[in-house]
Amino acid sequence: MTPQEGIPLDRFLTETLREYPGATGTFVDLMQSIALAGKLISSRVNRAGLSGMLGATGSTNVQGERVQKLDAYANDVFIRALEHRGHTCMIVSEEEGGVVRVPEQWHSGRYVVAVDPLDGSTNIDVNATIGTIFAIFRRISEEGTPAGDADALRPGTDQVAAGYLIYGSGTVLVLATEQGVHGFTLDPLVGEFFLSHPNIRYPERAQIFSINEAYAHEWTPGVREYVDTCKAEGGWTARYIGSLVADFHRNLLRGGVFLYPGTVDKPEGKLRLLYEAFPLAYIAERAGGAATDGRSRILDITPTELHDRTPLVIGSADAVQAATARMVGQTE
Ligand code: AHM
Ligand code: MG
Repeated sequence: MTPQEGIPLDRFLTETLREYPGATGTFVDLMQSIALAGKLISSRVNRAGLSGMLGATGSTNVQGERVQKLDAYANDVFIRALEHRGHTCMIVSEEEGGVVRVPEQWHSGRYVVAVDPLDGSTNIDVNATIGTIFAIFRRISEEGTPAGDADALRPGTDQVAAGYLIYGSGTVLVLATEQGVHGFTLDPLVGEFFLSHPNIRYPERAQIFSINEAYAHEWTPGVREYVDTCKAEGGWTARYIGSLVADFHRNLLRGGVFLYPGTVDKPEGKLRLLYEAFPLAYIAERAGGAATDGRSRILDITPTELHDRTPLVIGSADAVQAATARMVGQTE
């Protein structure tokens, strides 16, 4: 255990922010709200089988996907946690067709939050790992006024922080800021997140590739070539959970690459730019990794719609670079 480990999230944030002259504490407040939402969702996820929360609501979201009861719960919890505290002006959620603006009776604050409230929802009913992913932007429009669409549709490089919560054998909050990437584990008895993974960096060597091989017949030749190379090289192992956040987290700690490429039928792939690819790309880069859409850096893309999709190759920098080189038709 390093001397830093075990310090509570609040203390960590306050001490980190002291380094910023003029910081008002609004970001700490925002992160406290996100942590609270994470604790509520974590508690409900742990009891899902008992509390009648398994299964679908019967409705579909704006993207045509079946909404699970926990998707709806997590979305409500996030919006309620963020909208009235004066730090947020706008929320973009996978479960909402349009943006959610902070209602007029509350102060419309400094930050825009894009969130996938419950990522990996097909895994809910089988007790596999799921998570929450969030991106944080500072608004462009003036604080105290209603936020505009331009506050949401911005390149990934505009993020000031990003993170995720992973509900696995334990609940971990991973937060990336300019200061690096740090992981905090929830002690459910105390109800606090404590620093458990300071200064996360990708390991030197990638050994894991994660891709849904069921779609191999739809892959472009470059993707097939890359996966074949990993298999031929030896020293690699394949792991795919089907929860982006869980696949990403494992590869971040162990070294690896996750691919969800576009296919001939769906060149834009499945994953969403604003609240899946952007935040994870921000985290990956802060941890020494990389993220591309198979051609360009993810963080350089500007979304045109809230729910834009993108192919995603993300993880250890060398592996991402090697996969991308194949995908653009070059040789390494
Ligand atoms: P979701 O946000 O609705 O849960 O969908 C996204 C999920 C990702 O977590 C995961 O990487 C991917 O869908 C898995 O898709 P597939 O089953 O096509 O491999
Ligand atoms: Mg998702």
